Amino acid sequence: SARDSQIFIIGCGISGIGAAQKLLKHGFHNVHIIEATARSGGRIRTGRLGDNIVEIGANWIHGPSKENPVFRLACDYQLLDKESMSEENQSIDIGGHPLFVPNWFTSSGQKLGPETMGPVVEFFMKLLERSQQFHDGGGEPLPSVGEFVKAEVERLAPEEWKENQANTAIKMAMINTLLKLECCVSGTHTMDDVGLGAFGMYKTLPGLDCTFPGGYEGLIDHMMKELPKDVVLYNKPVKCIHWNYTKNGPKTTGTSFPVTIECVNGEKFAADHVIVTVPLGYLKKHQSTFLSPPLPLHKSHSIQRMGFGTNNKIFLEFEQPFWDEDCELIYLVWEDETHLADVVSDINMFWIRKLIGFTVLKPTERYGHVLCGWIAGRESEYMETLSELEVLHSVTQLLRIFTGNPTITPRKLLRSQWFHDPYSCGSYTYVAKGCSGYDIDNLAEPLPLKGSNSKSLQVLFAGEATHRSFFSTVHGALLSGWREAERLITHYTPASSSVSSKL
Ligand code: 6YU
Repeated sequence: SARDSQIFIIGCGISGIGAAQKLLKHGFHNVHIIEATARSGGRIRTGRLGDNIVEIGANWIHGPSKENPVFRLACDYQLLDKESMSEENQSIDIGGHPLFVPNWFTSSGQKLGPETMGPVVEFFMKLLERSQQFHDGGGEPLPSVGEFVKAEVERLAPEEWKENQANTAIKMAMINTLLKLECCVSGTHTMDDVGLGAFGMYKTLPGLDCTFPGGYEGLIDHMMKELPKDVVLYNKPVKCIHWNYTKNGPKTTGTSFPVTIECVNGEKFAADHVIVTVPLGYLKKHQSTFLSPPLPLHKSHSIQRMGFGTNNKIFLEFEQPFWDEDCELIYLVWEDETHLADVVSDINMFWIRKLIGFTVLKPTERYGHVLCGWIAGRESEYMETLSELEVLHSVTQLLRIFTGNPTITPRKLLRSQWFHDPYSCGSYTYVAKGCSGYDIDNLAEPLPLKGSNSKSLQVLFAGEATHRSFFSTVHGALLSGWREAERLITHYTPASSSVSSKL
């Protein structure tokens, strides 16, 4: 019967945990998660910098309001502070771009005032909004967000800034910082790689982004407590999923399973259904060996074409703040970068120019003076190859230049290395140039394809990258896990009767 189906979920990130939870609740009892590492949570990962907790991976609940399942869970588990749960907080709709109180520092050691930066940010935000509007109508004038924004800046800036042309150069340099910030948001090397036609596919939910005072991983801990102890098999990287596996099906059980999961350590597991939740970056790197027979061409092409880039964090602790008390985001502007570009000319020499600046960890009473630096792209991947000391040295030099204070010295440093994490291979998904929602549908499509005579739903696909409007987020990942669990539940539910009466 349905309850006896052998179901394996590959990956113990939030999508895998969500899928397991739903299946177990519906009475499936042969459900297991196979995880490559020794921990649960995947790209949700809380670490420590001295006495402080810091988020190495996911940072915020994007759009914390009733419709967001991560927000609902976090409320149920009482993991948020009062303010985050307030009706007022939930009703604030910022359209995905939180308005942090900024401080702008430049490479000549100056601080820019609000009269310079305000209009530039507004101008840039309008261009971004317009970039999102090609989604429904189509007919985008250029292939990528980067090309569009740069062309529009060139076209409109003379008129926009005609009142005060004196500092046009610095305004262009500010636009570059804002473009690099967008690289962090989208998790891409350059906005020239992000498709303009699909940019508006990403949907935001109302609510002012909030954090977990006790760490994002608290959410994972609570979810894990609801699963039976032996559900997760840790330290078992999966090497290959053999599907349509008819020839040498495992004989021990007497039944023939359509799927066999082969782990790196040689262990094998026979399954009726497998839900794959490994990151898109991992699939890109291993797709030729991860499934046997290999993926159908259209699925494989979509995996290749979709975007998966790197966004890393560099945490720094200071004795004393060099920023204003109310400051939430520190921007760095290179005054010599007046030519529009969001990539550096020589990565080994100038990688640090890709660092857009820092968010300030609040509240100060809890964190002391801790900053979180943001750096995306290949510059960020190069940063990962340097030692912590080398990174500290470069960041310290940079801060001395931008603050004009030759003695400023961070006390501690911690950085993420998502690109070189063998089971993430980067940070998160973006819709690349030339891609559309159909590519995401292709990623999510189960195997074997409809119309085949083989046993259906052998391999299902969940994970952040498979959600059409919430890719790159925790809530998108969770919803995708639930979706694939639902797919199996529906599969075993005869159209006329309810799940509960049948199981
Ligand atoms: C969010 C945020 N956030 C910052 C950074 C990162 C991410 N995200 P998992 O990878 O978790 O699980 C897979 C498991 O599989 C894992 O445990 C592996 O070990 C395992 N595995 C792999 N290979 C295996 C094998 N062979 N065998 C067995 N097991 C294997 N999301 O909501 N708020 O603030 C951020 C951020 C630095 C790295 C984020 C954020 C993304 C989430 O972390 C991520 O989506 C989910 O955790 C993924 O869960 P999962 O289960 O799918 O995979 C307009 C417009 C533009 C569009 N973009 C806008 C975006 C906003 C994105 N924001 C992100 C920002 C930050 C800062």
